[in-house]
Amino acid sequence: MKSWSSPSVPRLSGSGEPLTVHDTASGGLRTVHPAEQARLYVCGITPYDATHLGHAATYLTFDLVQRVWLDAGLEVRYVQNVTDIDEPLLERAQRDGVHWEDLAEGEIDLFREDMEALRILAPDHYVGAVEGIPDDVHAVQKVVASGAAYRIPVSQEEGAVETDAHDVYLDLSLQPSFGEVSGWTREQMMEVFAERGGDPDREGKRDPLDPLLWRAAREGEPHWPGESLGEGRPGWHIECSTIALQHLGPGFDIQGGGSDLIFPHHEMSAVEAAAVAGPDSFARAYVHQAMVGYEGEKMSKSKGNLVLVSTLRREGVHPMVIRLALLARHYRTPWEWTDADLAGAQQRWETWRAATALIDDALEVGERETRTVQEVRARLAQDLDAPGALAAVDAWASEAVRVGSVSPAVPAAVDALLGVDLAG
Ligand code: 5CA
Ligand code: ZN
Repeated sequence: MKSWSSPSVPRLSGSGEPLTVHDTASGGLRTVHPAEQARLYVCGITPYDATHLGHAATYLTFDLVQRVWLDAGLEVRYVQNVTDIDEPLLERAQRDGVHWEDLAEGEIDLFREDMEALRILAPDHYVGAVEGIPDDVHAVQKVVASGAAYRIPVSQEEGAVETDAHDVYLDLSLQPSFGEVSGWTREQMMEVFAERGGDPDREGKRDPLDPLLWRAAREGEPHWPGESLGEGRPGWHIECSTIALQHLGPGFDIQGGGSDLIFPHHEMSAVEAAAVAGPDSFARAYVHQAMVGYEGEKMSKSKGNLVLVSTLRREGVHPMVIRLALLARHYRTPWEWTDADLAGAQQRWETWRAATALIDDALEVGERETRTVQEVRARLAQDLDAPGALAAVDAWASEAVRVGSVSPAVPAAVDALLGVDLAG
């Protein structure tokens, strides 16, 4: 699938520090600084509604991860998926009387536009779930052949399109690593499983938590050839397991997404990857963006309490102001969007722009400026402390306005590390 275009990232003099981030699986801070190439997988959108500020916060967090890696001299390989076939997309298309493919295409286009406007680095591979189906089929067949999966017959009364149709489930009792990503208790898992796409009450399952690997074709639902699995479509989690394994290879550095994906999605993607490719085949670290809320609840497409990036842009809010509003919050702290976030960001943007207007290209980089750049680098490298980095730039901006001239060093660092283009 077509990605979007990345902004260029200026190279700064000197080198940044290795990235330390919070890893959900180990529950602590981890330094993630591979030898040469850093490999990142981030869970992409389900395109049935437009990009809201929660999505934007998530993609911005992983944009910062990449900027820190790049600044520390690493090459980055970045993969993101699009869940362009799934239950919620089909439901919304039905509700609105549109074809699910048209709905997806329109929302993906808008997402690309929003990402470009926010200057979010684009993935090297942007992969649709539908594109990945042949890989899913091979992966599920492999799991079936190994004896780690089981089949539940689907009758024609239940809508099966083919005779001898079966859904396929992973047998979690055979997966010793199950639970290692979230670290959750069974009770915690059961509490959210159904509302997050699981089917605990499906008759015939060995364990209510066993995840669906392949859904046999039903009347009125889109389906694809599944070779020995029969016509059907993949379950949600296997989509990310196979796309990550295919485009990054086993043992990649970070799996990312919002904290709503910790369980079941990231837990199941990891355990399904283990069933396909062996133990330790998935991510080395799991990084999660805290939920952004609005009007007392998690901002979500299903609840409809959305502040859309595209709406703000249409209202004339500068995309860099939106970016600054999001940067002002640490990725691990849940927060709620209010108009004050925008007002604060607007003010910061104006102050930083006023300072940037004082650039004198001939001016040598001052000691204070060097310190500011180092501070921004250090803050971001230590668990992506974007608010701390903003504070360092705030101090520089006030000083710049007082002194009356600045070198281009800090604006260049603001561009490279925070992705904010002050010149544009
Ligand atoms: N397609 C799946 C992932 S494979 C999915 O969760 N799609 S999504 O459209 O629902 O969400 C896209 C990304 O935004 C996910 O990483 C999700 O965790 C994140 N996200 C969703 N809502 C919020 C929110 N309110 N705050 C922060 N991040 C959010
Ligand atoms: Zn995913």
